[in-house]
Amino acid sequence: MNSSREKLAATLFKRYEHNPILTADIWPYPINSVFNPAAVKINGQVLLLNRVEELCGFSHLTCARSNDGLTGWVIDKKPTMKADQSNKEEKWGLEDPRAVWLEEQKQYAITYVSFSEGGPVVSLAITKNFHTFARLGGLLPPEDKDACLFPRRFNGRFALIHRPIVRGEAHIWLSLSPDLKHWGDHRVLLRTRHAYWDASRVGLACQPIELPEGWLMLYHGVRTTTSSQLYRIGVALLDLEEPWHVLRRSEEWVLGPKERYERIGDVNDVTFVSGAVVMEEKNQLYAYYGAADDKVAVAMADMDLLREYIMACPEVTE
Ligand code: BMA
Repeated sequence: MNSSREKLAATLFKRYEHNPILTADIWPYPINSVFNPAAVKINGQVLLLNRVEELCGFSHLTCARSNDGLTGWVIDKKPTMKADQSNKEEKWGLEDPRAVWLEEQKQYAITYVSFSEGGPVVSLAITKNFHTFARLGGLLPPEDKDACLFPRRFNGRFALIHRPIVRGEAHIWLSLSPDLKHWGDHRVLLRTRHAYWDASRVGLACQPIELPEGWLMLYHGVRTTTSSQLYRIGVALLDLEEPWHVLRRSEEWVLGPKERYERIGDVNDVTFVSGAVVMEEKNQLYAYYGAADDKVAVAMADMDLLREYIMACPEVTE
């Protein structure tokens, strides 16, 4: 127990008072729900690429843009990126995108879950503008989810964080590639922790955030209870030059279902961060999340407090 660190964990993220920010009833066309967005800064705006569930249950991706990341969202009038159902890889829709600026390509890389005939697979698309997309196809075999690239190479290779299911276990993995096509050196990055809040499953939350101390990795942890699966968010710190080394990991979660819009929805008790942007002028991280699998909300954390918190978390020695 470390009560000052626990206090920090409980107060680090402040929910936006007008949450949720995106809901089905403000959508320009009929949908069931909107949740789990990728988030980037582009042309001075915050862009969310949202997972939108259609009335048949399949999902597609649609952009919403805002000048301040909180208000005045302008939503694309029709789906921005729809599944190509003639393609077996995308048969049952597109879900849970993450996006990152690739410094070398000067383009955004979007990793999203394609619901293929063989199960969920992580696919990659590249875009400059979030209007047109070059689809590069599936990266690794199913079942795989919760993936994002880093913005640059490490020793000449791209790194992908992802979450395959292996022997029924759901740990976070990291894999390397020289060309974004051929992947190898697969290794477990972060495991579930018996009896903890992240005992049942873990998966990457948003894109990795670069700090002077290392890469900040937000991740979701799941605890299965008799009534639901609780999706909460924790943090880890990865080495800057060799991000397959975990330096620190939070004991506590830093965001979890509390408010009514997080506790009740299509899937109760879910806070699922999938995109974040650093708002330099405010020195804050805006973390965007799906709330109860049917709306989008945002919570903000002071960057200095985030750094203070992660450096107070226990070191990982294995
Ligand atoms: C995960 C994903 C997410 C979803 C979450 C909670 O497995 O499918 O899209 O938000 O479960 O239901």
